[in-house]
Amino acid sequence: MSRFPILTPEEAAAMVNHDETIGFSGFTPAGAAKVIPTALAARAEAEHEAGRPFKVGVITGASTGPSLDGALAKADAIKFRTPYQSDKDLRNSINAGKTHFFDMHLSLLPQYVRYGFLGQVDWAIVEAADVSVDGKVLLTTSVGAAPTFLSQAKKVLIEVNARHPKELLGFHDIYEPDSPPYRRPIPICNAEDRIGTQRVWVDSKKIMGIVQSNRPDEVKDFSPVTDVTTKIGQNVAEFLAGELKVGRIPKQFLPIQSGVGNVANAVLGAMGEHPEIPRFQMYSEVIQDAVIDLVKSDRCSFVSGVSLTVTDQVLQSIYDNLDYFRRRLMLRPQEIANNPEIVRRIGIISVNTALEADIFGNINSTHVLGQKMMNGIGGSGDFTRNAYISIFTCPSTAKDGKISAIVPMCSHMDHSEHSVQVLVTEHGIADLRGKDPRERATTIIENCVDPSYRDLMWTYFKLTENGHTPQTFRSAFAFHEAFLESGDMRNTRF
Ligand code: 0RQ
Repeated sequence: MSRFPILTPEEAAAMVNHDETIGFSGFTPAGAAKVIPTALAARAEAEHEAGRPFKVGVITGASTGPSLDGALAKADAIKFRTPYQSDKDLRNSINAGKTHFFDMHLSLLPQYVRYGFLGQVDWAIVEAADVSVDGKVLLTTSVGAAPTFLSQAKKVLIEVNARHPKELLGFHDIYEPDSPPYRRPIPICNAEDRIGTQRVWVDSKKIMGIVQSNRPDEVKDFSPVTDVTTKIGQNVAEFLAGELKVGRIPKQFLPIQSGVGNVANAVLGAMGEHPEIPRFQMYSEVIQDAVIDLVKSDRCSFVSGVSLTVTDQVLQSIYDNLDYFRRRLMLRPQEIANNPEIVRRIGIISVNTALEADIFGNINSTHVLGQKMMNGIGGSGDFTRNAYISIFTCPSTAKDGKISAIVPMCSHMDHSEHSVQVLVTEHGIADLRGKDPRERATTIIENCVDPSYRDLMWTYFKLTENGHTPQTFRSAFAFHEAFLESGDMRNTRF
């Protein structure tokens, strides 16, 4: 029996005031608070109709789903938003300049909150599978930044979601580092090392109430793999098998981190199928359906991540085999999963997706045509900058070939040439290690650029003989200009 007040979502939402800041659980739609934010959105609409202002600061682990980001964005109830999003309505509001969004490396978010960089967090609103009478919270399908919100917020509301079994106990490893100057090394040397507690310990005086829920995570199905994404996956697997053969990757292999989205799913599938890639571990962030397939087939022996971002059917298959998965799967806070210290120590091979790359190996992960925010940098920077080998993948073109994903100069930069070691498209692999900018450009144009753009790219490359990096200001964005003017980058003229 709970000692905390049982509230309706509306009663919980009524406790929140205009202008307060909320830390919501959720890392992707997995484990996101759902019923309270939906009620909060309805409350905001009612307040607006009555002529009163109502907006709240929204901090989460990463993106969330339609019940949180979608509902609050539609209700125009978001004062500011960080660190990542992927909701259509919220994205539109951000790109219209209506919502203040700041894009952050996900590993930094919890310490930003602890350091006070984002101001006081008034509320933690967190989904749980269970809460003990003394306030120990068993999280659901993600950890994200929930432990930090629970430790830092003045007040706490919990959505206890009956869909998630109490037998989830043992899947989470909760550890919050001390702040400098008292921080100690984080004692993880292997993907499976356990260093913390199974539940989050919360000061029970802060828990204002519990709302019961039964709403499923709002994880979308992935697009089926295509010829292009399959070929990208095969190229990544081929590259890694080659590195193994020549001894640049140790024979027991190294833990893999894989980004989000359709391309990432295809890469994992191809790695699982490659006969020369041994059974491997993952030390990653978002655990997608493809990872669970690899665990079931025992191609992946252990996966550490932040969220179980899987479709309902796959989640049920995990819940039907909890003992099997408890030995092979661990959920951690994002500041531990994405921690640069650990990424560098255990030698992660990172594989992330670029929106756009340039011929010198700089990467744009976030901005369409330099202006419109897509999702955010997410964890890609945390892993890329510190990886044993950092790989970026992307289809060589977008929008039926009208956009070349490889351009002379990125229209926005998230990862610089200094952190990017390998670029892979469906056409091939550009290994950039040990190459100067001219050599990088040559290998990217030859191996990765779509044939329909190669001549244009060579023309650009030969426009100037000047400098260590042969850029030409007047033409660096000619591809983008051509798209804006004619709707097709193939119309580029220099
Ligand atoms: O648009 O959906 O309208 O067709 O971008 O592209 O090829 O389906 O790729 O689903 O793998 O997503 C970078 C967005 C790729 C993702 C990104 C258009 C394209 C399509 C999606 P449509 P695909 P994916 C850990 C790591 C940043 C965060 C990160 C991402 C849509 O991987 O958000 O890495 N990454 N986190 O048509 C204009 C271009 C384009 C383009 C593609 N050059 N210009 N549009 N598109 N290239 C995870 C976390 O941190 C949580």
